[in-house]
Amino acid sequence: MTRKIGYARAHTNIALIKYWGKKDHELFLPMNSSLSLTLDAFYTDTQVIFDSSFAEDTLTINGELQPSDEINGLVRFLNVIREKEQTDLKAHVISHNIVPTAAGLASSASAYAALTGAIAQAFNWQLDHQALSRIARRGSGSATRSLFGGFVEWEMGVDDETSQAIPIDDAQWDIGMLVMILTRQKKDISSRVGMQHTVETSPFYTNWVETAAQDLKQMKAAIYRQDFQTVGELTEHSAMKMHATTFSANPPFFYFEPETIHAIRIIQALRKQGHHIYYTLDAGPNLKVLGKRSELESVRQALLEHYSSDQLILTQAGPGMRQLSADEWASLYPTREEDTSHDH
Ligand code: 2P0
Repeated sequence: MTRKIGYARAHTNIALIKYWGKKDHELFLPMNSSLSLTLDAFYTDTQVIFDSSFAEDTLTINGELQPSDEINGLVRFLNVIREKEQTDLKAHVISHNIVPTAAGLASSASAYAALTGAIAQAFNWQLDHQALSRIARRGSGSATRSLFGGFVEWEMGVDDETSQAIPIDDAQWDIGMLVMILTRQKKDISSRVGMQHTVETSPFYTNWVETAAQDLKQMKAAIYRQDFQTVGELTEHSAMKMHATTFSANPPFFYFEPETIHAIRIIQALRKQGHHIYYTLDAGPNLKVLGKRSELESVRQALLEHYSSDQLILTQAGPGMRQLSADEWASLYPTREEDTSHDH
């Protein structure tokens, strides 16, 4: 009997310069380099078990076994791993998403970064985080960036060996994020489908690619000199340019809901009143507000006039992927019987 087990934790990240579009769907090579901030408050803990007695791959999230027809992406990723490792062992993946509320913010970024870390431990790979980021990329593009903490660049590269994450800055300065949960509605166009449709049909898409390179360069320079205002302005600009490509796709689509516009107006009004805040949003209607860490509590207080406290989650820069020990896992998730290795 062969049995390999690993455990890891990875935090989610929010892109300040967005990734939007692939040039290679098999290798997940992006059309542009991106840059994100890893967040402290949201993360995924994952255990992986490869066992010769398993008949199929399974995924359990927060104690719930996922339907087998909804784990195609995971199986595809595990096939990449099996090919690398020259094995046909099936895997059981057990994940816990740690999100302060039922915010729907559990992302594929933290999921695939944690899974990659757990797999590396299971097979005893001696690879650094940059090498692991290239593997996580094969699960989900944004997972590339979750291997590292703080500000992280995903350098688009030209092939499998060069498309990887680079840590830019640990973000241990006066910067943080306030996540606004505006609606719990599920998005109907996944980012994977949305970005592809945009690449294929938006006449604005070439401008997106051309300007993203310049934005990224300016963003890195602003981070290095801790120039909060420029970081914020570039963040907002990148998000709105990304969303403009969805409005200009054919047929058009967008991730904004009425609550999104309403919240943007509130952020703009607070900024006029002197708050140093900038918004960004991803393939969904919720806003993430970039602010100075020392000021975000007063921003939260101001927003409490419009929102309930469970809609407003304050967080700061988080760390990179870290492997967990079996003991740590057992003390974190003591009552779960996930490691029983019975197939049904
Ligand atoms: C980002 N997003 O940079 C961008 C901005 C959403 C909007 O990366 O197809 O789940 O798995 O590579 O990484 C979300 O897309 O897409 C994303 P795949 P992913 O964060």
